Amino acid sequence: MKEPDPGRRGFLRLALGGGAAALLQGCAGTDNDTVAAALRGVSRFNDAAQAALFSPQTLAPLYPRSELTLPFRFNAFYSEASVPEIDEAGWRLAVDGMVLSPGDWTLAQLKSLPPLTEITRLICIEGWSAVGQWTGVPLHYFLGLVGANTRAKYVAFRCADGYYTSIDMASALHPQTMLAFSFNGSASLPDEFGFPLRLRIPTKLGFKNPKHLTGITVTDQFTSGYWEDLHGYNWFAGL
Ligand SMILES: Nc1nc2c(c(=O)[nH]1)N[C@H]1C(S)=C(S)[C@@H](COP(=O)(O)O)O[C@H]1N2
Ligand SMILES: [Mo]
Repeated sequence: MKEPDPGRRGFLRLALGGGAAALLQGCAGTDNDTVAAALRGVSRFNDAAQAALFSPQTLAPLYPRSELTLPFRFNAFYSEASVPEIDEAGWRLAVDGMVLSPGDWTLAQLKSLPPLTEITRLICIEGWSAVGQWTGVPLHYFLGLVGANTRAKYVAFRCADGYYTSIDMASALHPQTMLAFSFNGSASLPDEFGFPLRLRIPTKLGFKNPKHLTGITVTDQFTSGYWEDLHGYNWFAGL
């Protein structure tokens, strides 16, 4: 394998350092535009460079309750009137691929796992962002429970509405990445925001946060995603 040119690598590292610094400053207050610009900016890097530069220590900013965006904003590849209505009784999360314990999970089983609650900013590539509070099971914990091979390259997600995307394993194991089942303190996710389960990954852009999850596959096979395939959106799309 060819080593990256050190000069070029140094430049990329510097560029990312600036973005990460801007994100951490975002915690302090009025720098939200900088945070959004940094996340949208990473979409211009190529996937290999972004993966090489990914730091598991880089945290997305957290916000106080007073900064919640109310009402929150809906987005999907269809209008809000067409949001799928999923019956909890018949719903299962199917887990397969490079895991020791493949199988189906009910919502009640997922809700019984130790939860994480975080107020973070969802940033859509289309140029808006909104702050919300999500509660769910940390994905790294869940992957541990099902005996996922964490040397696999990707975690791929499929959804009840036909949407799909995948993320790199390092991002899947990031401490802020969760399978969310509650929004702004509600007992369950509202339909429009992904009932019964969505991926919430604040270190990546909105389109890497699939709603209405039906399946998770741990895999070495690259499968891209809905917007990545349709519009050439950058696959890594994160910090
Ligand atoms: N299943 C599904 N998940 C999806 C989408 C979608 O169309 N279908 N749209 C994505 C995009 S582009 C964005 S910005 C966010 C919007 O999430 P929100 O409705 O909670 O704001 O969901 C993402 N997840
Ligand atoms: Mo989006």
